[in-house]
Amino acid sequence: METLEIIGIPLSSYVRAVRMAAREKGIPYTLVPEMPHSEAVERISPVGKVPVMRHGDFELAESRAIAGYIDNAFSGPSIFPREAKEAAECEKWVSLINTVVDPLCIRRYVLSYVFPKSEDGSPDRSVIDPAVEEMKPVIAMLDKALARTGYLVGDKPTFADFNLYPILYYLSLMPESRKMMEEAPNLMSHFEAMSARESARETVPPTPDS
Ligand SMILES: N[C@@H](CCC(=O)N[C@@H](CS)C(=O)NCC(=O)O)C(=O)O
Repeated sequence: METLEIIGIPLSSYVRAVRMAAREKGIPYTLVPEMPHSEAVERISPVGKVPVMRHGDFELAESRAIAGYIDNAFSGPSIFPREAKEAAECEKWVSLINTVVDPLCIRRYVLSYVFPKSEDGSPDRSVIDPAVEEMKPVIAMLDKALARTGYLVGDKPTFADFNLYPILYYLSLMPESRKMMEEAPNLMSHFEAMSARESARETVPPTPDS
C-alpha cells in the first residue's frame, strides 16, 4: 500500500494534530515539511493552509477531513467515536477547538509572542493582555469538560484530544497561559497524560528559531 504523506511544517499545531492521529492509529507516514501557501500546498488546499495530505493519487486538505480519512481508510484503533452521541460530542469539540480555542489561543495570543508585530520586536501587550482575559473562560470551559474522565469525549483519547493537545503545548510555553493551566487541575492532568503519549513525544515541534 502507498505511504501516507502528511504535508506541512512541524511547527503547525494542525499538522501536529494530524500526525498524532496517524501515530495513534498506528500508521507509518512521511512528513513532507512545506510552508503554508507553497506551490505544493496551494495545489491541494484551496486556501493554501497546512496540513494537506497525499495517499497514492488521493490528495486532501483540512485537518478534520484528513484525520477522518486516516481513521476510515486504515485498520487500527478508532480515533473518532462510532457511537452516535459520542461521535456528535467529538465533532462539537473539534468545532469549538477550531473556531474558538485556536483563533484566540494560537492566532491571537501565542503568535503575538512568536511573531510580534511591534516595531522593536517586543511582545505586543495591547494584543496579549485582552487575549489573556478572553482566554480565562476558555480555559475554564476545557477544565470543566475534562473533569469527568480526563478526556474530552468518553473515557479515552479521541481526535478531539489530539486536536487540542498541540494548542495546549504552545500554551504551556507562554507565561500567562502556563499559569492559567497550572490553576486548572483537570486541564493540567490531561496535558501531562497526553504529553506522555508516544504520539506527542514523537511530534514535539522544533523551536521557532532553530
Ligand atoms: N482549517 C484548517 C486550518 C489550518 C491552519 O490554519 N493552518 C495554519 C498553520 S497552523 C496555516 O496554514 N496558516 C496559513 C494561513 O492562515 O494562511 C485545518 O483544519 O487544517
